Amino acid sequence: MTMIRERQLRSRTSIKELQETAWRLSRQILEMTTEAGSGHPSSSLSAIDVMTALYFSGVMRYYSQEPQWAERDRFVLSKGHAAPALYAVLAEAGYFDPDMLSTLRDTDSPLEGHPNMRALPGVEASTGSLGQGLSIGLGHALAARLDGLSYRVYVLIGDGESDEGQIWEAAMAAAKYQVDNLTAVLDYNDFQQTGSVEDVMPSLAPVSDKWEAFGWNVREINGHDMRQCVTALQDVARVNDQPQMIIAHTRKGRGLSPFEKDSVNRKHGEALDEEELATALAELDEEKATVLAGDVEKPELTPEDVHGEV
Ligand SMILES: Cc1ncc(C[n+]2csc(CCOP(=O)(O)OP(=O)(O)O)c2C)c(N)n1
Ligand SMILES: [Mg+2]
Repeated sequence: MTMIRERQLRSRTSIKELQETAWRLSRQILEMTTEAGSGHPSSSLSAIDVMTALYFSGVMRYYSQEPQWAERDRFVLSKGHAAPALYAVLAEAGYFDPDMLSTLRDTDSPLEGHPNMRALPGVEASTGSLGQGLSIGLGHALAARLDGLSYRVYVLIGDGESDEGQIWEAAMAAAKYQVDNLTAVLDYNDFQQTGSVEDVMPSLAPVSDKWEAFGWNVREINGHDMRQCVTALQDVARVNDQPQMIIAHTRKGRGLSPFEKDSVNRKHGEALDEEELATALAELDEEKATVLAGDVEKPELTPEDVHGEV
């Protein structure tokens, strides 16, 4: 058992392989939500690159055949509506058979609309009520200290979710206790349920200054650049005495045109119909072919495209 576990822990993957994984998982997100006729594909797609980097670059320690291994690193999907992204990642990591992805949101399927830790191995927290995941992650991180364990905790939060006061309570407490085994990633995709973050709660910006003021170690990345995702996740592990925030500038729907057509909220909580799905999959294939042909190293979207000067 230990030898097998060590093998999984030590696996390292190239940036190109990680990109290929992210394309495959993006496909699965699109397909499973269209088949279900509901779900949150745009919210899942904005996070899939950084989640792929986290699970498959060798940054995170886990052993899918032993989901309750005490020393495993924990990942909490605080924006639980991006469950399709989590399910795609967990299936790829070997927690369950990828064939189950097509049961998303079926009655009796453990792949519920929002993650249920009692239903599916690999899910560390039941989320969906926004605002809670960072506090849950902080609890895990403090528990590691009390238990004398060396695991790290990663939490993915949304920019709309950052309107929740509980996020900032966790931010203060984590800094106070110098919880350096806690990393938050902010999926800064500019949109929430009913509109743009700028319209709904303009005071979120400048978000980097806010997290710094709260005592966190902060860095900003293009959340669709695999190399930047991996580097940031590797670097935060070297920070001492401070929790870390990675602000990932992303695009809700990952730039695929069926989502871009909706400038109000990027089709929040809406699955693509069959025709839109075909378009989105063709665009993913085209992006993959272009990148693999070496014409560009990675998707061309830059943080500046998304948010202006970063
Ligand atoms: C406490 C709470 N209030 C409202 C909702 C409904 N809701 C689900 S997703 C969402 C928007 C979240 O926006 P954001 O955090 O930016 O995530 P994105 O979909 O952009 O990734 C809202 C308001 C909820 N799930 N929980
Ligand atoms: Mg958002």
